[in-house]
Amino acid sequence: MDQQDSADRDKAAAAAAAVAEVEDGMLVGLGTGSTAAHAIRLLAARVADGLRITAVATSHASAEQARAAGIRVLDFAQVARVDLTIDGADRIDPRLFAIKGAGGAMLREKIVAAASDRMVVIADGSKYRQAIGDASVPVEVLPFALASVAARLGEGAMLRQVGRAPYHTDNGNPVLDWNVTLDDPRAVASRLDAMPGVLGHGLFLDQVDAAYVAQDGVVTRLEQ
Ligand code: ABF
Repeated sequence: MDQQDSADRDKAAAAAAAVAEVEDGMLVGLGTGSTAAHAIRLLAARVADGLRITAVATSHASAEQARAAGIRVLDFAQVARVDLTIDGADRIDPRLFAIKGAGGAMLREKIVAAASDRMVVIADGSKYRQAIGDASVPVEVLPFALASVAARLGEGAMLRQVGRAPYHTDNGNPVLDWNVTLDDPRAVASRLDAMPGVLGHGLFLDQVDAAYVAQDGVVTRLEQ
């Protein structure tokens, strides 16, 4: 089995562990990315077996996958509270600090996570670190503020592109991937939160309640 297949099997194993937490009657938040896609697939299988849930999605892509698989997806704009959100991450550490947003969904993901009673991260072992730090922090910016925010972040901020065109999130905004040292993640998050024109970023320092990390088929549960 090559490394990619092994990582994908681990993503599925982590997803299965989180989906097992879903109970009848729950309103479930569906994350974004390839690991979350496994969770949606496995959740749909449980729905086909009779599990009664509704869902909200953190991206158009996840909403489309879920609906196509038979999951009833509500408009999150009409939803005040979510029981359990299951979502991926780019990095996760023992503090349950996460970097998210390589998939560009971090603003909606953080909004849904904040509305959730529980938020569980699912990841293959390649995402696990003793301390988050070796990945850039995605920053979603109001188009009006792009140049001024990029200037304030400095040379470590790179405009995310798709080919030669700027990337835009589901909200229609550009993303700056900020290569910043994370010796003090809370200071970096506070700086971004206070910066006019920054709409969201990928530092999740208070949102994650637990994580399932799978390595070579072995699933480890992290929680506070
Ligand atoms: C989403 O999933 C993003 O926040 C995060 O960047 C991404 C991880 O993608 P994958 O599961 O494909 O590695 O939650």
